[in-house]
Amino acid sequence: MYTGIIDRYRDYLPLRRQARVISLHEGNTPLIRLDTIAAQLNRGVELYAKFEGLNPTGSFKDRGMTVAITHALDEGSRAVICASTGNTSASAAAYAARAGIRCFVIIPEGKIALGKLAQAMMHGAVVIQIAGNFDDGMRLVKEVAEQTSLTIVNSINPFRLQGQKTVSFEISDALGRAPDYHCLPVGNAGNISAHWMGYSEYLQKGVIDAPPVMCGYQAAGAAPFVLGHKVDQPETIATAIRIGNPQSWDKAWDAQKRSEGWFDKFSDEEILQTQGLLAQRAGIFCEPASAVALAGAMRDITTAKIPAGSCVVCTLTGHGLKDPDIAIKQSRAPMIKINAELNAVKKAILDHLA
Ligand code: AN7
Repeated sequence: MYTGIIDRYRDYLPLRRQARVISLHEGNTPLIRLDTIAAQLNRGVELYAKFEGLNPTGSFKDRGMTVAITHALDEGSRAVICASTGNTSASAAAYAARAGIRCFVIIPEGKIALGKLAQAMMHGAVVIQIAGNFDDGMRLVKEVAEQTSLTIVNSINPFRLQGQKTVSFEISDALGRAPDYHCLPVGNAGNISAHWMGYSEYLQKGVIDAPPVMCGYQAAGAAPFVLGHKVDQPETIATAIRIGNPQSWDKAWDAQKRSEGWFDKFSDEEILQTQGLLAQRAGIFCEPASAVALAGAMRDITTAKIPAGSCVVCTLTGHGLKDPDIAIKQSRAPMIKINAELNAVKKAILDHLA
């Protein structure tokens, strides 16, 4: 039976043998071929989505949270805190509930997807909404943790990245090699740093021969890595990555430089278009922030920045069900309202078969 990333990759994780593992059997997510989309690009690429939306709380954060909460509990912590654009708070709340410890989450008021808020509340976290953005929340979390015994479970907690690096192990194990290019969204930049850490460790152990080129993509209104400096008022419909002051700034630049990769940005419209494309052509419903990974891969494959014939993996970081508001608002799917009569149903069907 599969029992989560700690049991699966324990030798690679800095946890005490005796530590009680707090797990929801996260990880082991599917690596799904995107053949229809790849064929459309017509560049002979092998294109995959690592669908992290299928983790227990619906995002990649669970990989990091199982390790962070396991270690926090092992150290005797009784309460954790994080700032969040939503997914970290959902994951922290769930794993803290499972561990039987308290959880405090600081979120930007009105700027997180409803599903994520529902998760944090349902799992019993204390939800603190601030009149500010994620970056304000992060600053406050650091300040309050200095004056209390709360454990920070944001990705500045090194155990978070340790857990999240296992995504690279899984991809390499599944492919029997690392991809040539790895595309993913970048917000606080923990995940790109963790991916790179995972590939680097597998390279060092000789499990893979070469690491991928790391391609990080941001929303145009929240693109500090593209601009080369912090952004004061980040703005994007992809609220998960509405971050202007990434905490893993140096680590992410290191990943970019060492892998000879790059950063790029996409408008909200391009992000939503790609989210729709994935849902309608590949059957995968990811959240807007995740779609930016495929938007980047598609653009860079088309322009041959990613060469023809490459093996490309996109990390789809979170599930589309987190944010049903956006999905319904942007969807152009026909919505037909009729009387409950056979003839009306037949007409609706015939109208759309044409
Ligand atoms: C779906 O939950 O920062 O670059 O507080 O939820 O590692 O920050 C979420 C980030 C990408 C960016 N995709 O990852 C939070 C939070 C989704 C996300 C990112 C996030 P990082």
